[in-house]
Amino acid sequence: MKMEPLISHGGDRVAAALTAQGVRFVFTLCGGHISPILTASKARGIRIIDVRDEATAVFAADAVARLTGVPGVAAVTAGPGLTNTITALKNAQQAQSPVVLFAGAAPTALQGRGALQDIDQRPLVAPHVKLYRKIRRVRDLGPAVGEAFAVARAGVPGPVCIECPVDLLYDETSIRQWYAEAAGKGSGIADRLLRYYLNRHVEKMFAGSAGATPAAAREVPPPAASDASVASAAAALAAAERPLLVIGSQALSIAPEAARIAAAVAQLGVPVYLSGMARGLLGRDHPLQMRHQRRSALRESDCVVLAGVPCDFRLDYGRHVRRSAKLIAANRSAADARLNRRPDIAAIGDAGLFLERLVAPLAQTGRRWTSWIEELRTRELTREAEIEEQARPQGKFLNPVAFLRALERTAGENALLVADGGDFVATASYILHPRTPLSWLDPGVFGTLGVGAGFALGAALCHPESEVWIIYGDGACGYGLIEFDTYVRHGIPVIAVVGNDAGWTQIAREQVKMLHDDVATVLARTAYHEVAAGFGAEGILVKSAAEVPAALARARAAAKAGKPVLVNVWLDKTDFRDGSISM
Ligand SMILES: Cc1ncc(C[n+]2csc(CCOP(=O)(O)OP(=O)(O)O)c2C)c(N)n1
Ligand SMILES: [Mg+2]
Repeated sequence: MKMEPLISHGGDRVAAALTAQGVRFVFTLCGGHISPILTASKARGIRIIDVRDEATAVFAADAVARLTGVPGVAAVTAGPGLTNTITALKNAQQAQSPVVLFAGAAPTALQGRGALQDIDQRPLVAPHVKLYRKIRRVRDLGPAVGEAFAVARAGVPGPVCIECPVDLLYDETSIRQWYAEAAGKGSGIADRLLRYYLNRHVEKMFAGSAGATPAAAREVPPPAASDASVASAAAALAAAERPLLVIGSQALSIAPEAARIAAAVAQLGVPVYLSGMARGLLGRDHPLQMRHQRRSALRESDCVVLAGVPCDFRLDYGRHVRRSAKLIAANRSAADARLNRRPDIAAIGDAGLFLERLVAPLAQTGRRWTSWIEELRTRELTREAEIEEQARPQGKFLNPVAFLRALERTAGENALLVADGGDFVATASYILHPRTPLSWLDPGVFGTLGVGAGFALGAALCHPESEVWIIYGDGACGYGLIEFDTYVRHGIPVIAVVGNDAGWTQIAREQVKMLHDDVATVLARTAYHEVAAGFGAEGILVKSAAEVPAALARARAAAKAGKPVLVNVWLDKTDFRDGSISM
């Protein structure tokens, strides 16, 4: 029998509780406030991945959460360590991704007295998390971890932050000694009062800690839509002539269910558009999956199921679905199900499970929509032919459409695609076909540039057997380029493809048209591949179509041999994305 190591200090209580939750990775950038959590976690067999920016740590934890369904974990130091995470936390909150973040804090007795990096952290972070918990007693550390994991996963998933003051994390003897030294030896009344106060303070901190055990992982049952909503949705679909399914990230909140949800969607037989984390759900080329002309399909549909998709700007606040259509909204969030438009049927609960439950009642009706599907497929082919046209070389360097088509042909069947950028990435989202469920990661509704480095890190660790590609804009790659250092130190062989159009093109496209000035949107043909090589990665420059096959083969071979790679691809300007909006 494997013996549990004895709990040695507060940091180890956190580590023991993380082990109980099945955590395999903690992403961090170190700081004196959190050292005991890191050393104890390592001692218990958790892999510590130290990154170069706290935002990366949270983005990586976010990716782990999305790919496994188990909250991803990051630990950052007090003050600036924590404030650096705010964008990544907000991104996780908006993407409904369950992240557990540990934040350091000044010693309990010194808070508010000018200690190093001591700020009131709660008001800065609380708006971006489901729960902000400040720990005051050692015995609460273990149970707080259990609570954090349960809260992060329950209902609408999201991030949670636990603030752990440094004096709760070290061993009791050292802390008592530290407080005794701080209290001094003076015999005046003020000295004695301080001693009394500090003594009582320490007693409270450690009270009841001897017997406290780490919390075991709690079951968090997913919220289930009512039977009545499932029955009426099935009836509405059976009665429809042109039904449509739109599936978003939230339908894959229970990552281990992905294969079952995919099988269910295929059985439903309803044509489907996939977005966000749901892309790839049906594999590379499923006859039910449509990729183009979503807006016109929605306009024509008489029954639309939005599975984990709110009527936000992506559906023009609900206007993409025609008024007379029967609207069915399956969502864990009642507010999201009703956002901007009241659905005819609201199925409040997990959207993926809802889809599974539709299969049996719909199968009984034997309903099929062959001609509607054929109509949509014909339009797909027409659009594909148009794209083919746009893949023709136009300038001196590479046509992005043609390059991405080459990448689509080359990337392995185990490719996992991370998207971070503007135009180039939006083009990629049409051309690249994610191969399997949960093989596409994008920031989600917050549209945050800079997620790529952290997402790829988390993805590569969860799926070491996969070929992890980051599809970067040259602007976006700048945020996390430093993490090539992390990839090299930790032996993480991601392949970054930088679509180098020497600019923040998605913004330039409209700014120049509307305001006739490209100010602040122009970048250089920077040698990003040399930057990566400087960190010890493989750097490859591609300036012409003829170089593409060899470059991609070299990139894959290097990654296979364990080396991270950056492919710097010089792009021509194209009008592929003209007319699309970015606000
Ligand atoms: C953190 C953040 N800052 C700024 C933006 C605004 N923004 C959206 S797309 C874009 C341009 C991206 O440029 P690049 O990554 O080079 O991709 P391209 O459009 O050139 O293909 C910018 C600046 C954003 N979405 N997120
Ligand atoms: Mg660019």
